[in-house]
Amino acid sequence: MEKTLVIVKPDGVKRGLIGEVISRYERKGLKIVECKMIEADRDTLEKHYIEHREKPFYEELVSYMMNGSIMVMIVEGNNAIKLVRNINGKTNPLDAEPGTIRGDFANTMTENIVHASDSEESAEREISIWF
Ligand code: FUP
Repeated sequence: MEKTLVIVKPDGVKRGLIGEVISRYERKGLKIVECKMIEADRDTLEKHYIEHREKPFYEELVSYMMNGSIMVMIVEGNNAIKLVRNINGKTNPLDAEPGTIRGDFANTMTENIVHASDSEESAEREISIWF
């Protein structure tokens, strides 16, 4: 069993897509084992996005993540990390396949509905930041 950290980002919450996102994971046989609705503070987001701190999009990304409530959750199941990434789709909406969350709902790189951990190491690190 693996655990992964998922965030429904402010645009996902504002557009009423929390249920849509959760149901896609559940239909795949994954379980939501922890879940909370919060407003993220800058300190926590800076820890979460530490690997991007030198990138040109960093400030825009952090500001956007503070622009409304987010739903943070731990999703559990066999191969949860890779499965959730597949369900979410590629980061760039031009590459995200129809049938994925980003492929179906996102149209920009920043406002792309969901975040999910990309490795076991990231999952462990991100879960400890948010829970
Ligand atoms: P992902 O793992 O798919 O969430 O993507 P990354 O870790 O590469 O990027 C983290 C977040 O930075 C993405 F959700 C969106 C944002 N981003 C941009 O805004 N611009 C970029 O050029 C790349 C990423």
